[in-house]
Amino acid sequence: MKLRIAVQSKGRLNEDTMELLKEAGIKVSSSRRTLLVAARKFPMEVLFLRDDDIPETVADGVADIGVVGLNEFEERAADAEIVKHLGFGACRLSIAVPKDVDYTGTEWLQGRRIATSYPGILSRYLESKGVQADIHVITGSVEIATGIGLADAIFDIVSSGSTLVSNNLKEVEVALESDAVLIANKNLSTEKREILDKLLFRIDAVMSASDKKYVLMNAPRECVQAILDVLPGIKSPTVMPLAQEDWCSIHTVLDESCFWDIIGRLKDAGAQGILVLPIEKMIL
Ligand code: PRT
Ligand code: ZN
Repeated sequence: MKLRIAVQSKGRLNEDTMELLKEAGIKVSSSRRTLLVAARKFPMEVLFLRDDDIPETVADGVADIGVVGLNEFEERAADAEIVKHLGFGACRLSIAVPKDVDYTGTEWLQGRRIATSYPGILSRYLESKGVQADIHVITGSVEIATGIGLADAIFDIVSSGSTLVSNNLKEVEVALESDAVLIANKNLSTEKREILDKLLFRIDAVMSASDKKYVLMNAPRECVQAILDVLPGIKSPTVMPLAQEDWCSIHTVLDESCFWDIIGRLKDAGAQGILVLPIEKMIL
């Protein structure tokens, strides 16, 4: 029995998905000449597809699970369930208009032409705002649609926003915040559910560790309390005596972003020889 996962064959989500599987101890041969590749050391096989086809493939059971952008999943409205947000591939689906437009709010969109590759999400969004507009479906280069007179506004994926800027557009509404999601067929057998649960356990361990650091520092014993006061939310930090009398080593786990915030205060409190190490897995 193998759990079949659909993964984007190339494109923005392929690398992060394969990296996540690797971190979870699931090895897949990197040669993508074949569509279906068996994983090593885990009862899984990987089906490489275009992202557009992943939601349906999972919904109809040709694949058991899949990794796809939430934007793509929502657009296809496929009958599968989201089991986990994976955090990578973050972007948003937004409405943008030429930057010299005096945009007043969604009512500005009434009766306008909007170009997009996401007509499903856009029409649901406009309906929720009580706006009627003329949706013009195009599959590529949506960002040039206003410049060539094809539309008054566009509805497209925005990440850094630089594509909008270089096309003289400004983002005026965000309809969907997206990231990559792990989706599953709704009728998995008990055995396949069990494999999925094992996979989820491993993914959780990888994701919990991803922005955490293991931090070690030395300090004179009289500084320990001041250092512990700086460390946030630690229930029971490890404090160990060093060979040198009246010196201790303090070990803790911190969010990387938090670490940068408190590093100065740790040093002021007397911490020395601070070491920051990556954490590979964390089982909570
Ligand atoms: O070949 P296949 O059909 O599988 O791939 P694809 O070309 O349809 O998709 P791909 O690989 O481009 O993107 C896959 C998924 O990545 C998308 O469905 C999103 O969920 C996610 N993602 C994250 C993005 C972006 N960021 C992104 N920036 N997808 C596309 N873009 C494009 C966007 O279309 C726009 O042209 O980047 C441009 C905007 O980027 P900024 O940074 O200039 O704002
Ligand atoms: Zn696609």
